[in-house]
Amino acid sequence: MHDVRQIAGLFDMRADFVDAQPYGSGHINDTYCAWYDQAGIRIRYIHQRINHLIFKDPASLMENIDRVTAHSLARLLDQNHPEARRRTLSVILSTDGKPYVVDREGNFWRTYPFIERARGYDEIRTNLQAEQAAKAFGEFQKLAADLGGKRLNETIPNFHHTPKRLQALQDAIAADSFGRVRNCQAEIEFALSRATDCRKVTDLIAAGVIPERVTHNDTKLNNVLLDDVTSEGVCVIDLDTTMPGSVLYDFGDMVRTATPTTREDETDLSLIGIRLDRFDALVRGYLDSAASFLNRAEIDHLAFSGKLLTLECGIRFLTDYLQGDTYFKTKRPGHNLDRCRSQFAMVKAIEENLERMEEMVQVAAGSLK
Ligand code: ADP
Ligand code: GN1
Ligand code: MG
Repeated sequence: MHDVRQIAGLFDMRADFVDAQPYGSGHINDTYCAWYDQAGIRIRYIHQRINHLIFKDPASLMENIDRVTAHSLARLLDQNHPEARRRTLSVILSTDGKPYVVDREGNFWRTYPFIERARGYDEIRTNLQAEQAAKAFGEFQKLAADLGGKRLNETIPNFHHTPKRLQALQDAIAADSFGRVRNCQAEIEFALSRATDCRKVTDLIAAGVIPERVTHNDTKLNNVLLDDVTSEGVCVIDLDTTMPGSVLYDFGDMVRTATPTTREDETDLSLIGIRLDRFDALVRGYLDSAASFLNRAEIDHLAFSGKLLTLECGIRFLTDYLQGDTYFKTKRPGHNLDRCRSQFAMVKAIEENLERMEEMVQVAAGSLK
């Protein structure tokens, strides 16, 4: 636990710090929820340590977040949205006017107002939640679409460049630094035999068929907060990877996290399957907000993107396992290998249902015309 009180003192909080606890279940940053007293009223903020081993340039990352959130708020206010300030994160500045602070140990921190009466779910429970979450990510992309000024900074270069992810796996296999290759021959074979799939979207981007847009790139379902009462998608969070990308990366990660019958690290592979009703809800929710700006090739690859992002994530978990578990936070030995196995079981489930999923996309897209 960090000295959150001391860190809080570096921000322009305009309220008295009461206490703070670790919060949430993210794999990357250290998140604290802090209570403050503002003229007798209790209010909460999120203080977050940015993982600078993963995000090598936190200042340029915060520049992106500051620009995107300020732009979204301006658009929402312009639309007279009744809940504009709850619909986007906003950055609390430091006492010297920066969107982050650096503590004594050289850690980078940021602060957001806590979004109340909403939460993120590690496991989605209803089709309505899936639909609303997807709609919110589509709206996020739409709000960011006319962001002016220079191109956003790439906070992790080639983040979703799947062929490069596959190459990183091959490098980790060749190095075998922890002697773990022998534990995962079947998983290695599974990944390497899908090299053609890995190339499909990057090839389409290189050919100019799939356009570059401002995308979120980490649309795991717990990265959108849903209203406690209505399930409406209230606010998209975890904006570290918001940068130039493809909408297929965003939609694919929604499929990866919203449609499985089990959690991301399920060890009983016989339980893993895809819920097609959830997939249908995602497609409808997403197209509801995004159909107006998507091109034909993007729509035609929505179902495939679910397979691609699940495969890519499995490859990343496997690579981290081979490299000694240094990237993703783990809770037990072999956790990354368990995660990889469940992702690959999910890839198989998607492969078996891909035709049906593609039909669902075409029906949903057709009904919007
Ligand atoms: P990580 O990159 O580690 O996943 P996140 O930015 O997703 O970090 O934050 C971790 C968790 O903290 C989220 O899943 C969410 O539950 C909670 N959280 C983050 N920001 C807010 C916020 N502004 N309001 C309410 N909860 C938040
Ligand atoms: C990480 O930060 P979090 O927990 O939302 C990761 C994603 C992975 C995900 C797998 C910056 O997401 O790319 O898909 O874990 N984020 C980063 O659960 O690498
Ligand atoms: Mg997160």
